[in-house]
Amino acid sequence: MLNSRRARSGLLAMVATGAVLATSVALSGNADAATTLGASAAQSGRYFGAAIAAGKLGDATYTRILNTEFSAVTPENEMKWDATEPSQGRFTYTNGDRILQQGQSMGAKVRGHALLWHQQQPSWAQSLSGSALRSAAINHVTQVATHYKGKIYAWDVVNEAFADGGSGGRRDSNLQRTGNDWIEAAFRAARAADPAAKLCYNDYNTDGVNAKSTGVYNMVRDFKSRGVPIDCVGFQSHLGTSIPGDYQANLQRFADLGVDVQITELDVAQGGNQANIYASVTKACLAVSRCTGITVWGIRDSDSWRTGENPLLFDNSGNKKAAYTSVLNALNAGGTTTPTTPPTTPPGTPPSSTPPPSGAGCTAAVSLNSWDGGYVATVRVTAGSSALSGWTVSVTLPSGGAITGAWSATNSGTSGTVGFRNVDYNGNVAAGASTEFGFQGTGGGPGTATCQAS
Ligand code: 9MR
Repeated sequence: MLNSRRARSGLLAMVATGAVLATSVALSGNADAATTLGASAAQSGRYFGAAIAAGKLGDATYTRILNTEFSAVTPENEMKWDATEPSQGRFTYTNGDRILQQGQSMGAKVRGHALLWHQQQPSWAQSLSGSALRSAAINHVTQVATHYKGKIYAWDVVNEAFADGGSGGRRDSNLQRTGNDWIEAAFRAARAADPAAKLCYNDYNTDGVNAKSTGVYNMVRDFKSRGVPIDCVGFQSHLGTSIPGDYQANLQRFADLGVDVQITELDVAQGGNQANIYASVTKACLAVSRCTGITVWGIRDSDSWRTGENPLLFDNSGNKKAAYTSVLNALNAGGTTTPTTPPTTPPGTPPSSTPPPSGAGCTAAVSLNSWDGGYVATVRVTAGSSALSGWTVSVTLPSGGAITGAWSATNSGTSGTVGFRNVDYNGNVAAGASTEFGFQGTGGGPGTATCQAS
């Protein structure tokens, strides 16, 4: 989707840009400056990626530029629902795997795109609704994330779920009609399937501070406060002839929630300002420590979905454009910050609403997100009057129920009475403090859980 061409003051953008420049070390022209986008971004620990198409990998110019310039790839269409599950329960990964292999052969990061989206659904999914759709969607997330387990840097778990315009609310879709919790159910299923992948929410027209981006912001804040696993937000940045003056401030406010931010689908209409807008986006990312990288949505203008707008960094013949040089220079000028690793327990996670137990030991409170035939459980473990250096939690499942995956804990058994033990990073819990783990299952979930210090 193309960003709406808001009539924004170029002055604001210049002010924001100037602020970044003032705090950057100007190194353009430096003899040490790197000469490719990937190497230049790597100087500050970031990646520079491109969306690529499996069908173009036989084009010598295309692959030469790809191999030389980029350090991350995103499949433009090959990992979407219609591509990976064309009929229900039959998964086809041929083209997705070609993108993965291309990325691996380059030593590049692979961004997975996109597990759930209202567009590019296979026709069988379009005709489902309610609990049948919910189960199919969660199964899709689980299957695809499991197939690519350990190989994906970041997944766009949910794409474009917010409405355009001023409501700040969700977009109506068959997925949304399964219940407002469909997004968190998807994130929990993705975490259970591939705990190593960063899990992102991705959208367009969220590039400045506006009603839509604030809707997303509120969702991310809510997810962080309730322990829903979300690690990053993607800002597509399909830009027209201007950039929001608060572009960097918008990235920063999300980063301040404790998530990484990424520019995921950058392209800019070729007007007089294209090179400057590309530079402004690059500088904004470099100025936000949790902005981990930039992806452009295609390589040459002729590869772009925006036919006739020439929005990319290479022309139809594969020559570098002025926009390319401005991005390279901005990357080589560097930023004031390097990306940070997210803390295990995000700052700002509010204390548990479960009161601490009165004595030593611990309590465990279960909350369930259930649908017909399955559920995701989140368990909050709260230490009593003494700190914990390890804990175990036990739940009893109703007959016929089974656990299909767990995160932030290891389970013994999958049915009947199931025990969960802390993992390395969440065994130590201060007196009165809490940590969370979760699991996904089929059938009914447990109503209660018991906790023991170990
Ligand atoms: O670039 C993609 C194009 O080839 C597809 O036809 C189109 C189908 O909707 O999707 C394009 O990519 C979109 C991306 O997956 C999500 N954000 C908007 C992108 C441009 O439409």
